[in-house]
Amino acid sequence: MLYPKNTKTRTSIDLNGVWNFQLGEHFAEKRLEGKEVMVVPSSFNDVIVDNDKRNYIGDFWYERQIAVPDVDENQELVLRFGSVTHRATVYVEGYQIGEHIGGFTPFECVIPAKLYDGKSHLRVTIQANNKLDFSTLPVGNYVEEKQVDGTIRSKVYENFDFFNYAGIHRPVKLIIRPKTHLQDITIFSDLSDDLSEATVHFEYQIEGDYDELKIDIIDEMGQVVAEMENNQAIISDVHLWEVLNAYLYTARIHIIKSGKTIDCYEEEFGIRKVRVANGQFLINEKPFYFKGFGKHEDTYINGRGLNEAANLMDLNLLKEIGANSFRTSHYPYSEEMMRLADRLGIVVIDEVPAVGLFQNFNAALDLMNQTTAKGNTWDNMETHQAHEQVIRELVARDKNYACVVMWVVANEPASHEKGAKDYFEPLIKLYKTLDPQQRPVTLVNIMNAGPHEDEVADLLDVLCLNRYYGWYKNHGDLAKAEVGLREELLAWQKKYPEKPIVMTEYGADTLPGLHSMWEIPYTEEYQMGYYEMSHKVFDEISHLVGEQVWNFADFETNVMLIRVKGNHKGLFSRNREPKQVVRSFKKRWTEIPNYGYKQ
Ligand code: GCB
Repeated sequence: MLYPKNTKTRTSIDLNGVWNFQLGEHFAEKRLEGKEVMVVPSSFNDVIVDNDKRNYIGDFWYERQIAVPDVDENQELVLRFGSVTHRATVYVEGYQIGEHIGGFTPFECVIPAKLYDGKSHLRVTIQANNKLDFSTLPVGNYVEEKQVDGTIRSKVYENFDFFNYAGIHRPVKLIIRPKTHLQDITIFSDLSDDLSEATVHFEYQIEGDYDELKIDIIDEMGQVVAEMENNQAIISDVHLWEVLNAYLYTARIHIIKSGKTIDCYEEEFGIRKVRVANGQFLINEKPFYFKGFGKHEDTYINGRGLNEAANLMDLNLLKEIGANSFRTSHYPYSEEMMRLADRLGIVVIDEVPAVGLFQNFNAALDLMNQTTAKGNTWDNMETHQAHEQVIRELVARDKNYACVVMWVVANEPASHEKGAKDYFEPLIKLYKTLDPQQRPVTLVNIMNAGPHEDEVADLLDVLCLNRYYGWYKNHGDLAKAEVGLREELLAWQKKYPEKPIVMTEYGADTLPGLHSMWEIPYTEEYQMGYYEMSHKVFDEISHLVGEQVWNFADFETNVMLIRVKGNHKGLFSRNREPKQVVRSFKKRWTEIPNYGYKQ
């Protein structure tokens, strides 16, 4: 899906700002009174302040008036949403013009001309909903609970460890574009053996009739370096996209009819090669070592709503500490963040919101919650359709980004329970069929599904492990943790000698300023000791090709017995102040090269 841009033939108008807002029942035919307002983009939860409203589950509404721009008969008017969490129905003047399920991917709705012809203003209404259940991604336990005052209240017990923020999380745009237009473009390259020449391939989808499609490739100096012929273009002396040294070409696309350009668009893309071989993860044929983080889109006030300054600060902190990568745990991040990573050369492991596919996960984490039904995960989940849809939407959105080097099919599913293989095999295949770059596909493995229990690892290109030796296991005993961690990593390496291993999560909750002479969890010293122990073991495992800390920063979660106002496994606090351990990470990671660490 194309990112909205202004070009000679396209205008994109920002609809961010203050909208009328309401939680609860309403009908789109009726004007929203606007007693309450909400800022777009943001999560409504923290901004709204009231405790009950913060935890509200159900329908909620946004509405605003928009001025109708000039639209001629060859143009169309489109509403585009970066994301609405978790589902949305879009109305104009009370008429439904579209809907979308899934809270982390963009969608657009064409406004029928009959709704705006002769009008100066339009009423745009969004009916959103933040319910999660066993058919949605992420997975939540949905219940309707009787309150002490006798009323019934909807509640979602998250099957995952982050606050269920909701709202119009990403920008809303009003787009004026030609009816005949580029709908999508896919760009991928083959490189010569010596990586000096690229054959760039183009696949495109065009709406409407046209005579010719012209694509020029422009380099960073603004020079035309190649032109498309027969849907491909050759770049000799290609400038590769490298880790922390990005280079982006621009494909300048013209759709021509009767000798006239009727639509133009520009898509930036990097050229690099990714492949897995002999237990190594190769970028541009060099063995890459992942240094970085699992993250969240999570900041004070904005919640999960787009915060571009925080995104840039995070990536600057990431570079400052010597890291080179992050995973979009546990959902697709904003397009703005992906574009930033692509521009800065930061490597991204791209994840769908398939988290909570573990029937008993909540019971394991949340000691107070009794709602989780027992039983086999794969007999109970009804997520197949949502899962397939979001994989399609993620690949459609992110396929051209050079920064994306691997796709994640799910985080910590019950891959040790019977049925896991049947569930995941078609989804992994789907990624492979959709992605012309054939990026590696992985599944982020949970501790319960060790090398002897897991049922899906043979389907994966890379083994991604989340391990908490010294935290959830051997809590407070780093000596025992070291033995367990080493034993398990060696077992994985022995079982799958051809597959690289990436530690996608490891960490210990730490409250800055809490100190101890002894090995006491939650202290800064324990976090230091935990990482020292982990890194000692990682360095012994030749096929372990990356370490991504859990988490970049502290983040908000639901209220749970084991959460002290959120999850505190960040190397940085929620307001991005460093914990003590940041200094030792900086030392370690500046000494570890991006390439060739374990050759
Ligand atoms: C995990 C999950 C992550 C949690 C983390 C933790 O394994 O993937 O979402 O936040 O553990 O801190 O418990």
